Amino acid sequence: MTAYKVAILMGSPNDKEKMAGASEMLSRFGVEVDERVLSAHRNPADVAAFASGARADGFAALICGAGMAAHLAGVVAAHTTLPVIGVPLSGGALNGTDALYATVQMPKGIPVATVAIDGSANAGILVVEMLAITDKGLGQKLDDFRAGGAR
Ligand code: RP5
Repeated sequence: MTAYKVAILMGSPNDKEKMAGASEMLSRFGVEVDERVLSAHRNPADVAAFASGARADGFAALICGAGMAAHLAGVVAAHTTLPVIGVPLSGGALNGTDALYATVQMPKGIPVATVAIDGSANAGILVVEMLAITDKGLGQKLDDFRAGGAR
């Protein structure tokens, strides 16, 4: 286990399966995961409180998955300067294109790094790559992962 802790937030219990790739990847690289269901529109105060305290609580980054009018990642990013990775999720009448646009189109100043629709595994890898900037051991693990086909 590394010293890092990453939060995985999702808007609904129904998002769990689509977000599993993120926790699988992080666990594979020895990163501790704290997974929570927190909705930007159903529990807005809880989202704000969690994001506001995330740095003091020891988190290195936050991965946020939501579908439809997916404002979770943007709201979280509004309350922290930790890196926020958004995962737009499929489902609903527009099947994820709505969530993609909502997640990726953050106005200047409050970034959300957005991966593909349902691309939660890449969100996990991206966070590991961020942590590996200053962690040689993780960098070696990433090299090994790539050498093995990145699967
Ligand atoms: C979003 O709305 C959630 O992230 C989920 O993807 C979608 C539908 O939520 P449920 O009605 O299934 O709880 O907030």
